Amino acid sequence: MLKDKEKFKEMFLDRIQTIYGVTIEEASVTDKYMALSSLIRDYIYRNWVHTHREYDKKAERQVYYFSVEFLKGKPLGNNLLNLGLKDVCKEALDDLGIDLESIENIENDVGLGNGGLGRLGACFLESMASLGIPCHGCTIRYKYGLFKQKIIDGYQVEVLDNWLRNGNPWEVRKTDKSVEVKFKGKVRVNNKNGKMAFIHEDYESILAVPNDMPIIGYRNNTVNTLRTFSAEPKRTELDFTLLSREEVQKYIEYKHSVESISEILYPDDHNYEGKVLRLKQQYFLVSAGLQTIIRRFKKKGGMMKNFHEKVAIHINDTHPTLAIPELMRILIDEEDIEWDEAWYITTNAISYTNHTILPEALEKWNVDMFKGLLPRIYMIVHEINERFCKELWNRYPEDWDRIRNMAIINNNYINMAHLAVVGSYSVNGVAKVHTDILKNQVMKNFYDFSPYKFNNKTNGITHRTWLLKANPKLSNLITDAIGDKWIKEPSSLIKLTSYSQDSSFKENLFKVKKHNKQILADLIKREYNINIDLDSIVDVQVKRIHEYKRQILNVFNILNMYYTLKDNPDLDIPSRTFIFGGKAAPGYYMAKEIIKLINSVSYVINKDKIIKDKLKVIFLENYRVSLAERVFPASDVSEQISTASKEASGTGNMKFMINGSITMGTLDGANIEIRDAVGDDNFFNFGLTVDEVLSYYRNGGYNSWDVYNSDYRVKRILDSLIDGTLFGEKDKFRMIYESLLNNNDQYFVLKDFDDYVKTQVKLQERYKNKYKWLEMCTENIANAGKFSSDRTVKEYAKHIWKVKEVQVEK
Ligand code: CR6
Repeated sequence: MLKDKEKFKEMFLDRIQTIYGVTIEEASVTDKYMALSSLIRDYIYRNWVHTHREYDKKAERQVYYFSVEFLKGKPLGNNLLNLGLKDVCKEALDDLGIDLESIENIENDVGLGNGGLGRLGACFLESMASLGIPCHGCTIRYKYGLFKQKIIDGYQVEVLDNWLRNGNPWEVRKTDKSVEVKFKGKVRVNNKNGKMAFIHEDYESILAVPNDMPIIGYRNNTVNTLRTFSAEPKRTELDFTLLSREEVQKYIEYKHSVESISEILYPDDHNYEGKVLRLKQQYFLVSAGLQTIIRRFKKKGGMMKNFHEKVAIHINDTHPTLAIPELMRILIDEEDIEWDEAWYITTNAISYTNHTILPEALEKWNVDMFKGLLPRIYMIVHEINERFCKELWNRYPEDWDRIRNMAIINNNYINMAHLAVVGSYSVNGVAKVHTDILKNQVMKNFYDFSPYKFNNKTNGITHRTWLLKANPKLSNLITDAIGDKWIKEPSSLIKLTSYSQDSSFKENLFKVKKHNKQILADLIKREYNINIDLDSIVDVQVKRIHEYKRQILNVFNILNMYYTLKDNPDLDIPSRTFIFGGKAAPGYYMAKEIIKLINSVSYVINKDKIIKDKLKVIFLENYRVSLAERVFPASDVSEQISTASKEASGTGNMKFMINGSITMGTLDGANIEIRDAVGDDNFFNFGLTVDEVLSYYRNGGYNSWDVYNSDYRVKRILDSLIDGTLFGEKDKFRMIYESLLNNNDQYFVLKDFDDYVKTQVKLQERYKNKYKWLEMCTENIANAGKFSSDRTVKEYAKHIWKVKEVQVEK
């Protein structure tokens, strides 16, 4: 009934009045937002329940995607779009004098993630719902999402992200489906009729309460679920008058320690945080998730011996790896299944994706800490390790080095990636080159031991969020040209290739880009009071701040351009707008220095009249999904300049591409496949290759002083970091200077500088030829279909999970 405008108005008004007890005139924007969202949620309820019934009836196997992060962004707009209600909703609200956009703007981003990994999870969920893949997301309902970034005096300051402040109209709390998660205590071993039984005693008990959020498929009646768990004390209604002071005090401490488990998302992207709390979170998620899955499975008449045939458990990176010993625990201790059979079920149910090869991000847990927190789980991990090492010994007799290298427990640490590989039937990397590095370097021994487990699934992004929703003007232009089939079948974007020579299409593409630049320029003017030239090349690097992503290299090219322009202000180059955005992990000092450097450079350049506004540098505060939706459509150039081998895939690169931006990139991660897809002419490639970088690493690196001493541009830039000439203060960026020179430039910034600058000059020249440039944009959009997460999740479904799509009838 919401498809009818009059009915929509009536129901919306009714909700405002009955639920919020105010008239439309009195209602605040928040009231309107809550009323609208809850109206939509109720509207999809029937389909939501129906989808699950259909899955139980028709699906041979269902997937549970475990991830400690899902970075959804704002749900309202996506939900309206996928339901096909956007237009009617807008018109109905217009009639009532209400602006839909202002309602969408007050919605908080669901920021339950750090960066690419969490956003990938969100893209996968959208694609799976849109394809009818029976999938359920599982995560933690963090009270505070990723911190909000404020920039004060050029520095990052972190502010709590209280995203639930006004409540979350999308979620449904399922108290009756709560389960108990047990920590600490001890394990008593009982010998029952010659059979060992393990009894966990004196443990700390925590309640995991599920909250379900709908994941709505694109116009297909399908509503999947993202289940988030919050940690709560087991006894909530205590009569304090009957308790002693000590008991009350003890209860308060217990309550606090319990709630801390789902309090906050760890704000580090790649640095391993050795905190007990983090381990607690990981076990909390998998134990709660598995228990609810098994309960439902059994309720529907499932037999545990068939569990793996019906259920696929996917672990997104190593964070949910404890699903392996936890499933073993449930099968052995609670379901009375023997080890070998339990191991068979587990290793046929679980699959694992690796997302990084950076050593600092590969999780390892100290045995003593682990044992204290999870005594029974430790026993199981220990046993898995013993058995695995025996198997290795049989295969490689006396090869101690290899066995030590592959062991799950070594040197008093538990290696989670090893546990993940040993306990799952599939291990995949996220781009071809990343998977090759896993197979041939980082996990070579495991690949030799079990090659059949390893496979590649190149990442993808949902084109419905990143093109259809984020860039309506471009979407319309595409649909006018090739029809709207691309929305459900992104590979048909390839039909645009024939428009790359069509001047009227290209003229329109130019207008769309300009329109999107205007929107971003307005935002920048409003927030930062900086004017942007709409004819300038909008060159963007938005992503987490990290040395390997090399924002520094980008800054050095900008400084080089600045010096060149200062020496010759009349130089004939297109003007350029460099935009940065991204958060630094709070404890990562170097990343924070990089933010300060960008802001300092921005301050110096933007006010310098000599260069005649040819350069502008902007650091966007608090980069997040909803801001990203403004940035990609407005950009001309996509900076993907990581040190080759370091970026497992990258997904921002795909979001730019589909919005018609041209990549300036190294041959790293998915950039390689993007270049293969668009061809060398439509991609600006520079820098060392993976093989070259790895070969340097094997041979102890290179001497960065040589570059400093032989390239006057590099010397001038580096000196300016510490000599006070540019930033008015001596030693201002000494830390960066040292890392590049005295710490031997681990990320090859100086080594790649010359090629980067040359390629930037080439790009500028190309931009001068408007139609050639627009041809490149068209080619990029046309070839972006294969980077849709529809393609990626279909590959997971077919080759890893063996699940089939289910069409949900009305
Ligand atoms: N930081 C990779 O670094 C990849 C995403 C998603 C990352 C990035 O290249 O695109 O995962 N890795 O696969 C981790 O988070 C561990 C990321 O987002």
